Amino acid sequence: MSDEKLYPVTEAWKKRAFVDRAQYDEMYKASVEDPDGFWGEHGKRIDWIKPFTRVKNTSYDPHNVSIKWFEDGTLNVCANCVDRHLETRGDKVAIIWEGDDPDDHKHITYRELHAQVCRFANVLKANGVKKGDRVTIYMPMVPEAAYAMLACARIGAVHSVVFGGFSPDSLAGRIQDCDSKFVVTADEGVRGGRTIPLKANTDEALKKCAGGEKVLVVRRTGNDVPWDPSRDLWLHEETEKVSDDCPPEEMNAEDPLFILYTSGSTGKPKGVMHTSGGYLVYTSMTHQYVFDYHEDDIYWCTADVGWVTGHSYIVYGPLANGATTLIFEGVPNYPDASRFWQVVDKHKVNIFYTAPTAIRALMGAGDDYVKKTDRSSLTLLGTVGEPINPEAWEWYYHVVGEERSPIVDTWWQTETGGILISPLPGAIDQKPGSATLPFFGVQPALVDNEGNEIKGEGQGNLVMLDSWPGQMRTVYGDHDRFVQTYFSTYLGTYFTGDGCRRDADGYYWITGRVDDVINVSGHRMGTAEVESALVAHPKVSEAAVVGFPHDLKGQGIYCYVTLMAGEEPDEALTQELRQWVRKEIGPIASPDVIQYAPGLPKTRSGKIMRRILRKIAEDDFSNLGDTSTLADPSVVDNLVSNRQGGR
Ligand code: 6R9
Repeated sequence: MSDEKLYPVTEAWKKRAFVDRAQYDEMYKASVEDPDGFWGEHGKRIDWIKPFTRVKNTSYDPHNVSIKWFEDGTLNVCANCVDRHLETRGDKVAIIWEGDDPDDHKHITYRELHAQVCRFANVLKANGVKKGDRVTIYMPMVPEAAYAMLACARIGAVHSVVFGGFSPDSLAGRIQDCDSKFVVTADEGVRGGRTIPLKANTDEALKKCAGGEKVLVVRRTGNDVPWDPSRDLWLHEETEKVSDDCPPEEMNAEDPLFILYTSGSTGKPKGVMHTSGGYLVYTSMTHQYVFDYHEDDIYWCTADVGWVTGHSYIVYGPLANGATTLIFEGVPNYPDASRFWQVVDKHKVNIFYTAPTAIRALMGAGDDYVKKTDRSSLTLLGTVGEPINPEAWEWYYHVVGEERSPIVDTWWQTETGGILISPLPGAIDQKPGSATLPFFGVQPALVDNEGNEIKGEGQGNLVMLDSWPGQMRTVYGDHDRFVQTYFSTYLGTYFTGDGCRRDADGYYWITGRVDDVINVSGHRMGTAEVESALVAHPKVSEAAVVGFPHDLKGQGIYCYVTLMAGEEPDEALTQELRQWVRKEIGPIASPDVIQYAPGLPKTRSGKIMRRILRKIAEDDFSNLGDTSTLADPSVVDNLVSNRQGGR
């Protein structure tokens, strides 16, 4: 295990950061001993119309799950992200937009953002959208996506952003579930040199569901798109009809801000609902402390606004802090695998936040793509979305960051609203592959399958003992499902669905979703652990590991392995990889089956669809489920026809 590897906070970072270790310890202690005092103070970091007098009012009792923060305060989230910066930062760049085409970019100042958002909000109002109405946003990564979200927040409408890579069916389900009458989309999206027919997809979705009475369309490519004049509106025409004066609506702290659908292990996607006050306090505070964001830093999160990371750490957190946030329309490997680093150089990005899957892909493409760029502006790197294997961490740290930039490995979920476990760069020594320690106010615990708490070193199910302001409040329209999913497994706690290990230093190591844990001869093993070992092999670019029924061991270990470009699979390599994993983890982890896979089934957000891999490993092709949300559904056929029968 790589627990031993430690990268201490550098002297320079201790000096530059908002908090050092002693301050972290002190603030953490205060935050859990006196949540009302702590959050009462930090709640003031945003502007309130009517200040709150109550801070925390939360219950995890399954008979009465109720989560309220700052409940008698009123505010407007959009005013916090835009208007309040006008006096001091009016001419500061709020959004840098980098197009898919490397020659395409624009800068939007806070003053321009204000005008754009006000007009957008007035267009919504003029077309009948009122406080509390749900608005579905199905957009490419263009500034108008952020305008649309902020415009909703301004008038008190609840947005539901649906990732632009989702199919018409998925879009229809999400429009229907929250009964949204208004859809915002674009004629087409552009990614990696290709266009995505968003308007046509929207038309198709609306044939399949009720709702969507009006469709507001942003002109992105200008290509011809189908048009229904009784329903469709061009944004550029509508904005000409309205003024840029739109007073922000006074909202209660617990009024809904947005719904975001996320798939669970069973059933249809859940509409995760977040509210206004606590969410904004939490996202702005984590954005400041975790990324150690200082005024004038250029900040880039490569996520899509269709995911929670885009909500919290492209739009709300950074803009509440008056930051310059970069919105990137493209993909990491277009025109080639240098793109991220070219964008970093072009806009002098200081803080860079991406996902392990992107890091591994770029690592597989080779160091030259990185080394031919400058990257000297970078001061901090971040990752999110899945456990980062130490191999990828080291590459990110040494090759991309040239050992100057700490890496914040941020663990959190759509449900948590913001980052819960992460190093603070000036305070917490890093261990590659560990999300390290909890943020202020966050109380993780490990429990065994019977719900007994595991103290000290150990491994178990990750739960949270108490609430934090950014926590989701309910599943939209289905509070029972909220209670059932998160509060009924380990009573009195919020169950994350993740497995986790805590080491002797109290560091947390996420082992993956609990349903991805394999039980081999009675030994529990995180699939992430085996994957991490495999990808540490120089010939392996990516690996996914699942359990499959095994006569002797209960479950065996089935490994899907993608090799580095130019490597050829053969029996000798298979043996070598088996030995390698035995050596890295122990004989218990020895793979039973290794199947070479040119590609793995991934969602468009880059998460490996283990459900499908498990089915194939189980030799059960009859029920592969819905593969339509995969980035490339054809990889499944290849996996099926090359399944290995080994035992
Ligand atoms: C923000 C986001 C949540 C799940 C979560 C966990 C995995 C996210 C991670 C991580 C290990 C990290 N996850 N960050 N695992 N280390 N730094 O990704 O939200 O899409 O809801 O996914 O992702 O399994 O439970 P979401």
